[in-house]
Amino acid sequence: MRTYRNPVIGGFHPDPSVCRVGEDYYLVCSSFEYFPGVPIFHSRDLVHWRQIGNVLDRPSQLHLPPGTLASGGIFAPTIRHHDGLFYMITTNVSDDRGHFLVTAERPEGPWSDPVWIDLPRVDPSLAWDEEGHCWLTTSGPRLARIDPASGEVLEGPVDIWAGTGGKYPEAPHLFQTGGWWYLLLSEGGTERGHAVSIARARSPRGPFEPGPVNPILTHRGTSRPIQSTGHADLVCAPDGTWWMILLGARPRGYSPEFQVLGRETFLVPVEWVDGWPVVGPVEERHPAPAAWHPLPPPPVRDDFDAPVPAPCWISVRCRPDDSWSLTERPGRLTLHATGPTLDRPGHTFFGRRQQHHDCRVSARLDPDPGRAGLSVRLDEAHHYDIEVSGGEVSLIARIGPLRQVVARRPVAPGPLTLTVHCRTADPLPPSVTSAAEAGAGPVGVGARGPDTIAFSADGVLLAELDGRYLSTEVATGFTGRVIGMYVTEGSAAFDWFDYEGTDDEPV
Ligand code: 6LW
Repeated sequence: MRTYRNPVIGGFHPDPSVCRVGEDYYLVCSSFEYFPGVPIFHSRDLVHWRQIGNVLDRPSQLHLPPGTLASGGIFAPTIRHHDGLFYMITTNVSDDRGHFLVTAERPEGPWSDPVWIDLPRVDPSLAWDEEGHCWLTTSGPRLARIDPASGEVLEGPVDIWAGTGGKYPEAPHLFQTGGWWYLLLSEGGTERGHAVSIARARSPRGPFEPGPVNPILTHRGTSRPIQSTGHADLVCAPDGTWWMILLGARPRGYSPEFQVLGRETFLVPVEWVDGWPVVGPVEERHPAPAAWHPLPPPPVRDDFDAPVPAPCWISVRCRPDDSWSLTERPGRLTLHATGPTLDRPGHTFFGRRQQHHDCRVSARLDPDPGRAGLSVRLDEAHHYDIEVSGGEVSLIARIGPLRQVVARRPVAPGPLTLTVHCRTADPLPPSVTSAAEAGAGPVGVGARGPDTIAFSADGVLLAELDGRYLSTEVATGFTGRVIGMYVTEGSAAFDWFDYEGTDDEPV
């Protein structure tokens, strides 16, 4: 039997939302303080996803002021298709105008400028009834009727079913099927207590009756390798099968576990029993959907030969036009400094999400004669940087309030290849029932180095650091690791950038 591998989109891709148009699926995720925002993916089978763009790709759609905190900005989006138009609705929590929606005829864009909806809370979602009414739900959860063309609130907001008592009832989505309106809801918080619950009513206004078994999905308190499962969306395939797309995390180590890739996107089949969805647990492998459309593996190297940056590239808060160029030196990405340090917003950075526990990243650069390098970042206060300047290559570690140059050595003038190799130890085998039983070498603080990040220049190792300081447990926040090129003084030209994930089994 054919199976597929979870996660279906690895790395920092949380709060997924999905819709289907014919045989095509589209999926969006949160993007927080990064620009462009809201990555959008396409698939024909729910398993193989290709990023086709970013919904918010210009300042008129996405303004993240310099004061935008890490993990501020763009929270959970919802994507829907109605009456020939795609809708993406989300919240910019660093802007006080509330939620906004944008529309497009084609999912690749262009997407419209925002229509603002002056309602509080987060996690907006949209659903339409037979009369053409547009229903907006937010965390709480709350229900309002809106005019999606103007953003005007026409009815409500009113509180609706708030789940089974878990904290943060959020990520509500309404679905109409079999004569019922189902309200899918996440509760328990986005960490290890995360859960998905369900209720239904004859009308979106309620009253909602909880399902016979709630939550319908949670991994809390289990030793399953996939944790924090929640923030779910549902989709029905052309063959009538139902699927849930949701976020989860893959913690490693023990006491406490730690996660470096952030919250990722998972897929799990759904059965309907007596009019209620039954789902989970989320396994690393499930039987595949009927449709199967594999994609070629993504290229390891970006040669910077294309006229526009590939959609995977993200910058922090903004990407001023005069801070980068693909044409100044053809075949190279030229970056110009906009700020003197990675420790504060305002710097020039082009990065991509770390999507594998084991990956190798390299870039060839000519610092020319600025200060430039490669950074592995969680936020301004948690990053490791290998950088070239003034005839030296150095490795800088910023962990909370501490900043230290941990290694340096001279280098010859001219282009240089910088390499970052991230390795996270495998999770404990499922047979292990306690940390002491792990048997994976000596137990005790510092006894194992389950996460390492090695930095080299022109193939010569500069130093290897403990990667756990660049984890959600240390840095906190909603994102995951991003690895990228930066310039903090002068300019630098990057000839190519390689990203190779090496811990993946075949899909
Ligand atoms: C999001 C909330 C959540 O708004 O985390 O997991 C928040 N769920 O629904 C940020 O991603």
